[in-house]
Amino acid sequence: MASEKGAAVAATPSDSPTIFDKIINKEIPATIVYEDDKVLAFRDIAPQAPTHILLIPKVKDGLTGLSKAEERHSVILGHLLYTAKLVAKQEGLEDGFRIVINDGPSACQSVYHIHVHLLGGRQMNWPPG
Ligand code: DGP
Repeated sequence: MASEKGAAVAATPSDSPTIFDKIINKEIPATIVYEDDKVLAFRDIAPQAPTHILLIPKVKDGLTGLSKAEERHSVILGHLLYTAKLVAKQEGLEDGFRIVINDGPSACQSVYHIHVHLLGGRQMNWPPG
């Protein structure tokens, strides 16, 4: 957990290619659980819950994070959330799940390619840390 925070603090917000481009291009392995022409969903390498999946747009189009969203991104943002619901059902998360989008250093964002965390399979706490 501490290393995740360290990675986030060390990350520099930028529009440069990230590790997620390599996953999209299948240059590095990932456990992909859903894919269509716009979105890729794969298991997080450092799961924080029994089910921890990341959903990303295949084309970043400047969306390093949610704070960079413009009106033209509304469709892909909606598609990411709707896909998260489909994947939650596919994963059998009938009792509930959590969606998280970390934005910027204070929120511990470490990869500057917008991504939706889908977490489930255990009782969550509130407030989050
Ligand atoms: P965030 O802190 O919101 O920027 O989340 C980034 C997530 O990305 C973090 O939970 C770990 C995950 N991650 C980083 N590198 C890789 C990787 O190479 N493969 C996979 N599957 N996940 C990764």
